[in-house]
Amino acid sequence: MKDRIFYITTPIYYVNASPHIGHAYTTIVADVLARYHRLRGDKTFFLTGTDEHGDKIAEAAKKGGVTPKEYADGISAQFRSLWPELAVTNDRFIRTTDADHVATVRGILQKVYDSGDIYFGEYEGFYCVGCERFYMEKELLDGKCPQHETVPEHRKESNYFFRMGKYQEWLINHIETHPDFIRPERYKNEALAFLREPLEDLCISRPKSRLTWGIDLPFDENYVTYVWFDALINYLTGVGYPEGENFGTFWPVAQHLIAKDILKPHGIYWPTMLKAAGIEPYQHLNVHGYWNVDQSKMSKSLGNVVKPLDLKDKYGLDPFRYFLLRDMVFGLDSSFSEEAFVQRINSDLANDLGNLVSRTMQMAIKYGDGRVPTPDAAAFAEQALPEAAARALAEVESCFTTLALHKALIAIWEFINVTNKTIVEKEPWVLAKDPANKERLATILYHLLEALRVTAVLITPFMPGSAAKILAQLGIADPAGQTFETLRAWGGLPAGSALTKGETLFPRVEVKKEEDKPAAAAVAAKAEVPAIKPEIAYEDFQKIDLRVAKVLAAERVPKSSKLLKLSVEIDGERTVVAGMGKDYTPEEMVGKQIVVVANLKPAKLMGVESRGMLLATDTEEGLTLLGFDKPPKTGANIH
Ligand code: ME8
Repeated sequence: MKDRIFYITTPIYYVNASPHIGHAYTTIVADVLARYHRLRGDKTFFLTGTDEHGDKIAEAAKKGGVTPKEYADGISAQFRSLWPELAVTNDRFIRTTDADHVATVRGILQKVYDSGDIYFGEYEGFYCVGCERFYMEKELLDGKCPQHETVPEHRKESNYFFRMGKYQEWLINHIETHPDFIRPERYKNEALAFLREPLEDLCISRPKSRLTWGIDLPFDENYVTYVWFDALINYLTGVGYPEGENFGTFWPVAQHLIAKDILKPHGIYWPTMLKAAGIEPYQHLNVHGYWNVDQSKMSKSLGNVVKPLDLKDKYGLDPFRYFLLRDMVFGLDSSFSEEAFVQRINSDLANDLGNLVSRTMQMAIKYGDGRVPTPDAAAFAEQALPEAAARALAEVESCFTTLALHKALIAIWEFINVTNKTIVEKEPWVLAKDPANKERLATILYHLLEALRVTAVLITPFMPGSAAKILAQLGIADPAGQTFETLRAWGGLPAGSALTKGETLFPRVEVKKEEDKPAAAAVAAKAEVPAIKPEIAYEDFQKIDLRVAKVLAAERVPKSSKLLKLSVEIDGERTVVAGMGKDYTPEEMVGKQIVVVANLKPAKLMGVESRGMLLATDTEEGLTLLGFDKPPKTGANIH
């Protein structure tokens, strides 16, 4: 039953600054995972919250002229109220100032103290308040904290220490024998690299003479608990450790989600703390990369902090969630740019998905009686859509186990493209002209509507609002019943339910002319655009005769997987050989108007003479032909 239970946590965020896009990303990823598991029918618990003790918060409160608790209340409330606005469905919002958490921390400290793994000693080192931890001299870069680029304070004081070093060998062995304990692999390797050096004991207290804002040590009231020792334990408090029923259910499958900045506390301190307290380690630590902004680190001083609510208000919640998940490869850094965001809205959402929904609904309503038609199995012999749906489902499920969420979205968009292609191929508007085609038309429309249902269910974890809107248009008022189980067999959409055409799901975002340039530059930068060739004179360009050509016939060049032999009309008929065979079938090419370099010297390709060259470009999904917004005349000049 282990796999039918799911427990996911985010870091608990420091309350010294307002939420930004990085916090939103982690929390939305956790939400997508939680929603996915609920859709599979798994018993799910999702925990997020705020980290409120320590020097950092005490300092920020002092600057603001309020008490640490007042300060923490204010910012914690900002996080708490942000999550519902981003459709985040956490089961608990924990604060380290919550009474049950304080009790849990004290209980664990006492337990570890009693077992002899906490001792009193002297410490001297370099303390970074930003990181809330000591650094060894050799870890500093030019004497500065490598994360914050600030000079750490030199501190010497008597404190309590946790015998972390004692668990070094155990931890190395645990990581090596549980290859998915820390993932992706690069972060597992990073953790093992830390462990190649001798692991020092961890200072887990602060004298009250210097800091009072923390949880009192149960065995010495002159000290408060070090903020990381306090914070990590939230993952236990959240599910009711030690007695709560949820603890027994969820802890064995606990998964943490963090960014790479806090790998060391989670990958090293935390498992050793659990081991010392006699608690099983968590199951997975999932580590993602950093969102940068326009290639540089986000920071208050650079003034480039991206606020999640601003983006949601400007572009809508679902586009924001989609963009974050689609544009970051889990584990790697990604650079946020508003231009790339707009590009995604217009191409993936408005064009591919939005148009598909509106076209299909429009046709289904126009050519039917306003209800989901009854399909006739015999009239729809081919299996392209059901097969594509099964492929998408399998891929999405596999991506969820490895957290490759961007790949899950790519798989869903492949299915959307197959559906769009089906409309082009089946031409329902042509069938509608002849009443003899009634059953075939009804069947095709049914399958297109079922494809919309499948798409809606697949996007539910990512874009729950849009998914519900699509389902409502299909006459499914309650999206709760639309689980992943309903996707196992094709044809779950009930015939007869009432169709309603909704508003445009994803309005296009108009890009102002002067903004065109940065948009193109941003996209270009992402795709690693080849260098521009040396300049040529206008007269040289004029030598190239580009023409509109119409493809009259097409076939594969024997023994070539790539080459298509096209008969095209320009100023008469001629043969053009094109390397499009992996991305287009010969049937797809026929009837298309394309762009051809008409005066290129003839060349032989695999024995076939080509008189001209067709123009195309690369996309993430392969080659695409250059096309036209309005139908041009065959043979026309392109200038
Ligand atoms: O470290 N890109 O809190 P924190 C992606 N309280 N994610 C980012 C990000 C960015 N640019 N910036 C922040 C703490 N994050 C501790 C955690 S847990 C027991 C205690 C996200 O407010 C990411 O999840 O500094 C990162 O790990 C976390 O915010 C750090 O949040």
